[in-house]
Amino acid sequence: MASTATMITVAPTGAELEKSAVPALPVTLDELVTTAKECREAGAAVIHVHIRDGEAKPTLDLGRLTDTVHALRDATDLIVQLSTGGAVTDSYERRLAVLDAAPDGCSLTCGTVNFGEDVFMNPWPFMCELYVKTQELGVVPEFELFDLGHVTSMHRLLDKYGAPFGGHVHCDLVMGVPGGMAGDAATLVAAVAALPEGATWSATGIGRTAVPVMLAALAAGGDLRVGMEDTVTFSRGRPVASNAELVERAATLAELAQRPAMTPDAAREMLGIPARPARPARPVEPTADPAGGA
Ligand code: KMH
Ligand code: ZN
Repeated sequence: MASTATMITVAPTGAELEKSAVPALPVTLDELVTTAKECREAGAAVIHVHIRDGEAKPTLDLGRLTDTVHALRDATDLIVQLSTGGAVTDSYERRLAVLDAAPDGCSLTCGTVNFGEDVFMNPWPFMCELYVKTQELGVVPEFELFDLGHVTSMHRLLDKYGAPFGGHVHCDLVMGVPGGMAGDAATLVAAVAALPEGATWSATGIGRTAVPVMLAALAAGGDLRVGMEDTVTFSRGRPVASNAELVERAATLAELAQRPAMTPDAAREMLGIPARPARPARPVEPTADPAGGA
């Protein structure tokens, strides 16, 4: 049965775009936190996070990732999902280490795919190691499916290692990547038909497939992912001004579809993500005694 609300994920940054080419792309921690707050306000429940270094280049630096998780949690109640896909140049070792930043969730891509001129590598042994680590560390995976074969590999993973942490399977159909499945309604319907019983799913269309995929997903009862990681054109010839406007459009369409935007708390419940652990209290700095007494 379709849910009565729509979970909206925002993917604000990605690893592929250059800040110099897309000035509105959030790349610093401050920009990311501001974006997260705006997108929460506009209706997002989940943030899919890639981070950048001091030169705005993609990085999987563990210290920066951990600081980012903390900053997003301090500023919003969004579900913080870290990308384990990183950039196509990232090593498997670094991609596995992302989970040590203790996010609420992570992406887990279920197979290798041609990715424009590049190849996004996700061989079976890596998928298995990453999946087992999510189970051990209590991080809820979102199965990223770029192709129909990835759906088969996800079934294989679930058959071999059992249910994900949290007990619920949620997938994200990433459609329209040059090299992956097409971003159209017929392909979406075929992919959804192949998902496991009881699974929930989001869909996102890359580039010009963003709007058709969003409309098809809403019609088919799915959730939505939007953001500048996936598209930087709002409409023909009009660049995206901010991630929030993409979330706002998704929330408006979800409302029209009679399934308004889901809150982060409701999304947590759906995905089996436990309530946030209390942050350890920051050490209290001793205050200077103005009287100078003992
Ligand atoms: N940047 C792509 C190579 C993910 O976040 O898990 C992979 C990606 C998928 O974006
Ligand atoms: Zn990503």
